[in-house]
Amino acid sequence: MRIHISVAQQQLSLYADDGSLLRRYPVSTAKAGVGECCGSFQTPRGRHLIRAKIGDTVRFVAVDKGHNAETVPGMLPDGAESLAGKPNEEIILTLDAEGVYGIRCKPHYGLGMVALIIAGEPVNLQAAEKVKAPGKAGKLFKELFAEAEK
Ligand SMILES: [Cu+2]
Repeated sequence: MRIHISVAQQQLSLYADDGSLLRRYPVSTAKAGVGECCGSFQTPRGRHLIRAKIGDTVRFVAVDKGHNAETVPGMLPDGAESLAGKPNEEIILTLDAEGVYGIRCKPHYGLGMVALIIAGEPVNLQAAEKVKAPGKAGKLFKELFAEAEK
């Protein structure tokens, strides 16, 4: 299975392993287009791995409707508090514990709307890797974990 998102057409296409199109869905990417600059209100492309310092804060800004940001159960360092934003809610996550923080948008988890934040060293990586994530999220987290070890 493969998912392709066209920003130009605002469309998500789901393909089977043999390359045939299974379904198309309308999607809404950021109003400001695509880009990877911090605070640009653009849709960043590719996988989302954030390296931060212990004590840093990460702000999740609601750029378009229907998404939330929350920590993934089991993908948190020891002593870190879980956080769950409501749809369209801006939340601030404080990275007070060292390790990896798995982040997801709950409604689009299976589509791979995830990110991984590393504060300091990825000390809880092995525990985080044991968490089962659905669909595309599982594949992306696997890639992000591999990158986190570098
Ligand atoms: Cu979402």
